[in-house]
Amino acid sequence: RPTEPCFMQKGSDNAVLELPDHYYPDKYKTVTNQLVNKFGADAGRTIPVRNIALPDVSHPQQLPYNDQFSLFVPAHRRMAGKLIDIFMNMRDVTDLQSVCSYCQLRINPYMFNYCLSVAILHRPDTKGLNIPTFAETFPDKFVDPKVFRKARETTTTVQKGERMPVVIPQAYTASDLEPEQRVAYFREDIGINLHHWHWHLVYPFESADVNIVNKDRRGELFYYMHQQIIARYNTERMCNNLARVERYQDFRGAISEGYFPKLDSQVASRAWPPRFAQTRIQDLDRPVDQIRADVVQLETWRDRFLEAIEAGAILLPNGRTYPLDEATGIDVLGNLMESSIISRNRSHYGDLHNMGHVFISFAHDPDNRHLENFGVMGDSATAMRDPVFYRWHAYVDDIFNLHKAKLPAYTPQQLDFPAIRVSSIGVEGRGGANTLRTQWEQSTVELSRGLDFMPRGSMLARFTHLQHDDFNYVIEVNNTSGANQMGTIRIFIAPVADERGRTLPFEEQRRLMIELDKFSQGLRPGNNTIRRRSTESSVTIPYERTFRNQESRPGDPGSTEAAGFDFCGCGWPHHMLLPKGTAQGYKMVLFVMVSNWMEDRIEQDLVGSCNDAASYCGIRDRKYPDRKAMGYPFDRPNPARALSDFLRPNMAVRECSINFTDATRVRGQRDAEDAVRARDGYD
Ligand code: CUO
Repeated sequence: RPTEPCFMQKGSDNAVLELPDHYYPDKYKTVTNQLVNKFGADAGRTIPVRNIALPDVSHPQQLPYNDQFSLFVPAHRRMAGKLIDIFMNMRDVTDLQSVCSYCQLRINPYMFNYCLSVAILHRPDTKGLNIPTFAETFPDKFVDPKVFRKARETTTTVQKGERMPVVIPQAYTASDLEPEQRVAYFREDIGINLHHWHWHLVYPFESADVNIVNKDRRGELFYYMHQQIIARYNTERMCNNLARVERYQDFRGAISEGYFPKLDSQVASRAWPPRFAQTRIQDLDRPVDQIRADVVQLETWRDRFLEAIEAGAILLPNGRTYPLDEATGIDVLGNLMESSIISRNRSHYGDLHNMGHVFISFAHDPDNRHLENFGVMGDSATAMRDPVFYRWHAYVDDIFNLHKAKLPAYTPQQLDFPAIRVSSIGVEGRGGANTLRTQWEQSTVELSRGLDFMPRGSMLARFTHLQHDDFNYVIEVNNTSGANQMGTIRIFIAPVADERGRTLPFEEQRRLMIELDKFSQGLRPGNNTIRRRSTESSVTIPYERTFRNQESRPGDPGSTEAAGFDFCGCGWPHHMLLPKGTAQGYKMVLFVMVSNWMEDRIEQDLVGSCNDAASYCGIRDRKYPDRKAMGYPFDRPNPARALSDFLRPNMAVRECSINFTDATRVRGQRDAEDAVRARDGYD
């Protein structure tokens, strides 16, 4: 098993490829000896490459080497599907490396990276293989390009080991004249964008191998993960004195928000195009991207969704209908909406969500007259930076919610856990009882792999992000059944009041419920006090997994952790677990429910799987680990007027506040303080 994947040429100083001559693209053939001499001299390791029967890569090669690559553009998606299949069909890892070395200088690097990542994630013989995080490979998709100029200066003038991190400024994409800028720290967070990229990597839309696409409850997870993004973003907005996001529903109207990404593509040597305020989407005619589509097409698809939801059934290609029922309706709709190759009727319901991304991302140059590429909405690694992402997904979520509103409300039987009473929930942490604390934090990310000017050694960038103090949930549960029971503990948090300060009615509040954690728990007869650490969340992955900074890179040569580390980069970044709150203390309600695990459980073996962020990402190669609908018990409307009317004996709530301090800590300091707290306890 190789210890280094085939990403390594850029900036790598410890590997060399010994290639058969015909593996080199024509332009390098005359200089192969020089290349081997130049890079071979200080190579620490040789990667074996077999002289295999090379596959036909002419289809994926149609995307020019220096272009942008978008999963949402159908032609790109098809090319990627082809390349994924080539990588998946290689007999063994050495053949895979061999074909990679053949492809690497011929195939668009973004597409290459995406397809190889999908293959590594899905091939049985590459599970557990450690690959660099995307933010390291392509940092140009995440940070201000000025950083690269500074990094270039630093790497050429300062010896490795003596370099100070380059500082990535905070909030650099707009001034405070733009109200949307108040939530830029969320939209432009590196961890959030990495999570979104990873999510779409775990759930690809297209492949000849349907098993790669057809994962358990994939359509439902598409709905739920994006619904949670909207709930989180809306709460974040309210913490910043902004109203909830307005859905983008009038495809003929202007998009009031502009966005100027200030990102450069190092591969394409171009700046990412902006979108001016008040831009409208227009009919697209871009032969270069093989796209010809009219706005009316989006409207037709949309109307067909609304008809199907109204009828409670979708139309199948054979003219029959298929019901949108309680158990699977949302999954069917999710697959139609996204849409992927497992859509049950792509010719009728089309490609609504993906093409929404495409129309918006080409709004500045719909017919390619300015030879401009797509904007950030066209790429899953950058889409969440743009305010319009949330407007589009709020709209998509509203369509899903129309379906949820057709389902009967949960009955008491579907909510209760007889003989189990939850008497209270609270949090304990540094801020005292039921007070959560947030502030800024500075962390570092490694840039050296992604810089195309071959620096030797580490080059760190320092950036600022939101962070919270760790805390514990304390839940009191009384089990009067006289026997041991097993419960599923479901913890959510939501705002108490809307943007105008009015108490949120249940119907609005349920859609703002943010899942914080979900876990199973044994309950002895009598009183049980459950203490659960915030860091154990089933929604998040730890900081180290998101960024894998220098100090903690499992899988490096010599690391003993390599075997235990897995390619599990999907997961909400832990530093964004909580909304920012406010300086005065933002009031939220913490909710807990204990449901009967015997009814929720999925029997499966979880050994060796990535399952610590299962709520938003599922578990690789396994079923979604909860039989209930995603978002339960808040996924459906209920006649309750207020949350208090909705409560059952197996639920409890607690008002708490999130207090934000406008100060910045450095990550190392925080770790030291946390260690002291872990030793001394919170009290
Ligand atoms: Cu994740 Cu629209 O699906 O970006």
